[in-house]
Amino acid sequence: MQTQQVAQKMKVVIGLGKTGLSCARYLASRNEKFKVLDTRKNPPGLQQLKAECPAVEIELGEFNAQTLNNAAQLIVSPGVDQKMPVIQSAIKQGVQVTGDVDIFARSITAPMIAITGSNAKSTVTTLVGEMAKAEGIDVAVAGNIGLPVLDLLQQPPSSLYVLELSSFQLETTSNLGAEVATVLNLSLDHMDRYDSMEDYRNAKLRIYQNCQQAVINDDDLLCQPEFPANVRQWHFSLVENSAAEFSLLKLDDGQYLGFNQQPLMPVAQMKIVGKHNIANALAALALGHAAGFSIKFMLATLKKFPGLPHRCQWVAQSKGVDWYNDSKGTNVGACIAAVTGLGSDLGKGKIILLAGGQGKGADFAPLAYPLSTYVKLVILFGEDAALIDQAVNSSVMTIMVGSLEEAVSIAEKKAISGDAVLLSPACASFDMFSDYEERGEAFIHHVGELH
Ligand code: UMA
Ligand code: ADP
Repeated sequence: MQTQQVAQKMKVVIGLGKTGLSCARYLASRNEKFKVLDTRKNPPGLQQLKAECPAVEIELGEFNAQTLNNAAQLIVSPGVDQKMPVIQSAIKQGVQVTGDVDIFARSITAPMIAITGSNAKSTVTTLVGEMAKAEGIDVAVAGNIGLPVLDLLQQPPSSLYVLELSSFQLETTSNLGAEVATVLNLSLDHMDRYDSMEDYRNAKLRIYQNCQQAVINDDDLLCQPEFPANVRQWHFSLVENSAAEFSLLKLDDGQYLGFNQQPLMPVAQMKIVGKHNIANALAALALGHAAGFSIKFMLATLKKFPGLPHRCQWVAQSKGVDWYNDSKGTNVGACIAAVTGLGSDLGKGKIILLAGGQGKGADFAPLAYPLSTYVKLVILFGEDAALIDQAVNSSVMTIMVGSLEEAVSIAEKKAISGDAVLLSPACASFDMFSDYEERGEAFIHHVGELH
């Protein structure tokens, strides 16, 4: 009898960033055979992969169709678009696609709180994680916020997982099964990857698949899909005295965070500022309540939470001018929230806005109205400065400059006491910086040099 050698099909990890490395670690820990592919000649994590998994096969450069077509499964990193023809062709041939979050969700037994949205994900995820800690829960916080979820499986199990999930990560999940899920808000982003808002929204809404409870933003119609009858819904809203369980209440002595129309705590007692952060606090309260946290510990957390760096972060005051770093404002919706949130508290002063970078195919026209209301000058830099200029220069004065440093120096000359200078670029940073953090640090450095 003749025996035929059939090559064993291997799982293929596509992309070797943080996620690819965590997938490799996970597969290696289970003694599974796999390959790792990356289009880049020298991807980040390469040396670490070779050190941790010396036997693994690595293919760099353009994806090889044969490798993909012969794979047992493709584990696709968030930075890689499944719509690539070579991946689509493998899918047509029956190769199954998954991602790190999908694998993680199928591996855990503890409940998961899953958080997405165009903006506010990291702030709300961190807040909910802090609330869980205050409650004494053994919680792990991971996902798009930085720690790849599969690295959590290398640690002892937690009692609760709080995950920030991006639309890219959600594309490869099916039936996520979160205990509580939310889409915090939706505004255009990543239009270099999605064909339309509908396409982007559909990726985000996957977070609700098979969830037990949903937290819904009543103020954003796009975040309100139809739910099966068995999903318990919790609502939040900034509309004063609305019917949402978690809402803003206006009393004689000011605004309060409210639950079932009863005041919980004055807004003024929170450290994070701006209207958008009131929405974030209400969302965190709703998520925590759904997960069974006590109101007392959640409020204590809200009183202490200083906010995250690079999100409307106060940097300095000089000659009566406040300087804010909102480098994480990487899309139009975030920039509008920062301008409106700060602008409405400024009194007579105005904002000088520093913006620009890689626009990711965005439409900048929605900036025009809020900028005309709160901003006296926009200083633009980076790859898509001219596109922003075209969209707003009939509503507000603009100047284009060659660097962030120059933008800071001009802002200093133009600002008068009572004004605020805000870096909220409405763009990604990759044309001039390694990431939004480096851009924010550069801003802080230049501001420091001035004063
Ligand atoms: N890339 C290639 N070729 C490849 C694979 C990737 O060129 O073969 C490029 C991608 O286009 C991308 C970059 O490499 O520009 C990184 O992609 P990746 O999938 O390797 O990314 P990771 O290092 O694994 O980081 C990812 C998230 N990055 C992205 O989704 C682009 C990180 O979110 C996340 O913290 C990490 O997983 C852990 O879960 C970052 C991000 O920018 C902060 N997210 C976007 C956002 O917040 O807007 C979605
Ligand atoms: P993400 O993780 O979704 O990028 P972050 O919490 O890091 O969200 O905040 C990013 C930026 O989004 C902030 O710097 C701010 O400009 C803006 N932002 C924060 N909260 C909101 C909100 N509720 N609605 C719209 N924009 C917001």
